[in-house]
Amino acid sequence: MPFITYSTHPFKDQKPGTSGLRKRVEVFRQGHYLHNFVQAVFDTQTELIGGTLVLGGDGRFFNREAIQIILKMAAANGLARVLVGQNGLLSTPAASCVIRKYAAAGGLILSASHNPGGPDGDFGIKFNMANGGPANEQLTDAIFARTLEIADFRSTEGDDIPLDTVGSYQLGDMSVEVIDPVSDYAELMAGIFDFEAIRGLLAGGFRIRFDAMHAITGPYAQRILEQQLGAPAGTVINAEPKEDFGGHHPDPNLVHAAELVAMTKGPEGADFAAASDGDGDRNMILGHDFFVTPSDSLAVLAANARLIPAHAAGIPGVARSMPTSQAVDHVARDLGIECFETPTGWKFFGNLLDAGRIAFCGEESFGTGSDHVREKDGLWAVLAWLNVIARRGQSVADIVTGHWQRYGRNYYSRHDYEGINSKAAGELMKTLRDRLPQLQGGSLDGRDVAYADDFSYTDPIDGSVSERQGIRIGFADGSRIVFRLSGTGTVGATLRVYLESFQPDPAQQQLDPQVALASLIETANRLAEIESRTGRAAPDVIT
Ligand code: VG1
Ligand code: CO
Repeated sequence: MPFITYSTHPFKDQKPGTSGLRKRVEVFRQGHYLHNFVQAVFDTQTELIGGTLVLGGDGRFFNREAIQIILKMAAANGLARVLVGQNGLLSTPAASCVIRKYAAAGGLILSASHNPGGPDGDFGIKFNMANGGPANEQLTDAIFARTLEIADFRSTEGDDIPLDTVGSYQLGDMSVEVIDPVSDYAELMAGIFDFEAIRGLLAGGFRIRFDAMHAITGPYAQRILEQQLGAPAGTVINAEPKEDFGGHHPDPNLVHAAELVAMTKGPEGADFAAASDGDGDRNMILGHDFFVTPSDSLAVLAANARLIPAHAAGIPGVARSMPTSQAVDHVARDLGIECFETPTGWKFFGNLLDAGRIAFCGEESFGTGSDHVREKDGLWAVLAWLNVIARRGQSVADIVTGHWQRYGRNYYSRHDYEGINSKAAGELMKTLRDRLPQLQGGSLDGRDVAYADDFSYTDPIDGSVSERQGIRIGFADGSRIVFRLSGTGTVGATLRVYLESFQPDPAQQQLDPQVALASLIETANRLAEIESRTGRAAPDVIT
């Protein structure tokens, strides 16, 4: 089969964000946009040449087409083997699992995660390293630099590989193995959790629901929850992956998973419900008429880690992203284990996990995970909760309120202003940054400022430094306000405002977070001049 070198021209906007390169579908489909990025990966990740690549995506529009393009380019670039999920599907955590299990040199994951799909939606691609985790900043910088100077790419005009059947195929000298996307992952889960205890819980009438949001987790959740753990058929709703996610936002939160939330209410409501996002790495956990914030979820799982067979001996440490609430910090202190604060994005947990310094980590953005893979993992979190519930014999609400009584409650909320003017957003952040020195040591609306800075992180393992990771203002009473701009959006800018306060007194822990945080919210809005600078009187999404 002849390999052909095609000439191309650089695109200036291929810098990966928080989690890979994300653009509108129409951007990805123009000219050689996708080809350029993929060639830049092959040019910079030389261990792929002669090695194994894992390939799959969340099934969104353009997934299949992109997979065929990448397979042909991989063959022309001298890769030895590609493991591709059947129908081009692999959830993000399953891709991480497969990379590690088969000692691949890396993976390409096609997803724009929780962003809407379809011809008018978003598409994305990211490179994961041999440890199964997202490329670190040094690698993404190298890939980006290459995209700016690229002049040609290599491919072939061979036939498409049939992706709908599991089997082995040949593309020139390269072998293509179409694998069952679920089985390796399901086997990994069975080795971590107490499946017997969960089976017993479900057999005893504990009612659960899982919303796959017409995204990637449907087949995973059906196999594990319904077939292996005995949940009744129909437990998984919106189970069929669709190219446009049924026209919805595959984002598991109270706003976008409203159908599921409704199923937890009333006398017939489910005892436990959960949802995952487009690519299966996020999770939302609900009890009967009860929402668990992702920050609390991480803290509760850390406190109960020993109930999970794979962690029966205890966990060495935990980590959370900077904007995530400090609930898990209280648990770490109590357990006498290390607790790390990292910038936003899962790539910053990889070194700590590889070094065995942490076993659990999480983000406020509905991401939780462990050292079993190097990505956050929605179904892992669901199974961890079911495992803990089964072993404790308590409801979700009782577990969480009991946790607050013991450790105190971190009231928490995130306010998102989406699609605002990029220039205005940049100026808002700059003005805040410039005011930081004035804020230090002073007070704001009656609260003493303990620190005010732009978060900078030095990786404790490799010493690399990541600056400007979010403006944070911490107060003497333990409350915090954090401002950052999203690195995953595709239209304009998205401002995220993170708010947190601490309430140690159990008698005062039952407030609605928006009420408990009201004065802090006012301070944040005023300090950042949000309304006058963005033209928005209220956030688009509150989580
Ligand atoms: C968002 C979240 C962040 C998460 C990232 C990827 O990033 O805030 O915590 O790691 O999405 O999640 P940003 O830059 O928009 O705030 V996902 O499920 O895309 O892979
Ligand atoms: Co995701």
